[in-house]
Amino acid sequence: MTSTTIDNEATRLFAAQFGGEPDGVWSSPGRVNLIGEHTDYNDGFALPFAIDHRAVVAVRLRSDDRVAIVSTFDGEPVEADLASLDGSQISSWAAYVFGIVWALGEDHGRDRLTGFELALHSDVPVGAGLSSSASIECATALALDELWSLGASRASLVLAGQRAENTVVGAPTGIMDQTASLFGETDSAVFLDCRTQDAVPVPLGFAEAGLQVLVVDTRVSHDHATGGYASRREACERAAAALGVPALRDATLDDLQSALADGRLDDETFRRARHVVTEDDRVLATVRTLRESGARAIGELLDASHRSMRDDFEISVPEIDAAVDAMRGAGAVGARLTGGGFGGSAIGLLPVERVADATDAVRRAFADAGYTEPRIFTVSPSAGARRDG
Ligand code: GAF
Repeated sequence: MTSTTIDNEATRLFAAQFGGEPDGVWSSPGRVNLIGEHTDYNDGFALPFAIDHRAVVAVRLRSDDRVAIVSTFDGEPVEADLASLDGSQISSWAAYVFGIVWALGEDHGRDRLTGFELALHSDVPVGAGLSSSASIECATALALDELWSLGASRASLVLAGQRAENTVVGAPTGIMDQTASLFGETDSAVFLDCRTQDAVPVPLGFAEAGLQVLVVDTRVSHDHATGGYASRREACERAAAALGVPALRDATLDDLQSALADGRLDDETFRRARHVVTEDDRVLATVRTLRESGARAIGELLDASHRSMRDDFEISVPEIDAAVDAMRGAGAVGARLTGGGFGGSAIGLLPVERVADATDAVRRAFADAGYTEPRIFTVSPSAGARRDG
């Protein structure tokens, strides 16, 4: 779907729901994380890229304090007064928009905010681990920053998105998804240092190398507001405390091994921490390899990342492992789980001429195992958040 079509859908919904034209249209993409999983909240490194699937918002300011929002995936409009958006947890998609309103109010003062109408359309698959929620937060944040004349930096909008997610959605996530969505560039990944928030574009050169990224959305649903994600984060924080470092970014493999040997870390916490420490190294190695040798040379790093998530961090599921194995068997340069895990998507970096075979191989593997039919599609590294009209 082209971005123009998406614009039209958001704008059409806007006209049907609210009448007339919006003040503007803004969009922000979902992301694939190439490598660097569960490193962001450990002050580490990640290498995501924005994808060619976007959330689009058509927005118009009102002269009162009423907020009215509607989306093409949930016909029912949701309304609230600005004063009621106090950071309480909300359980529908409205949390992404209302969470941003609350976070921007905290940052810039509630007297800077006025009511608005917003219509949303998105073609970022929901629940696929491709940051559909961050894309809504970032499109909304960019729109409101401009309409309310806040003059916020993109880096501060990343943090507003993270706080919306942590407080109003209730998911204890890091800054990777919002950074990819706001800082993505065409044909590049974002090399993110999560401690300094430095976000540097790294050219990927997939097209020149004859490669494509295949996404397998397993349709196994996951939820970062409950369960596994939070427990992994707690394990990492426990490990950092046991080692006496501010975050696992500051630990080495040797540190972990001595802490295991003298009982400061139990075996499970050691393996959780080992994933993070080795994953940080793999991100740095991937950036170096991309720069020095090109995309075909990063396959083993992607595979090693997957093994580490599967065996040490234990966030994969059988469907993801099946997708990874099938893509590798069909000639992928490398393949791995992408995103927070416990479901969602796997990616394969494939020679263009292997994409059709890999797609068939994944479909066959899922059918043979009796798994739900996956959604399989290619993605391209694309531009970040922008005003579209
Ligand atoms: C989810 C979170 F939102 C990110 O912050 C990150 O932790 C990721 O899982 C795992 O790398 O997408």
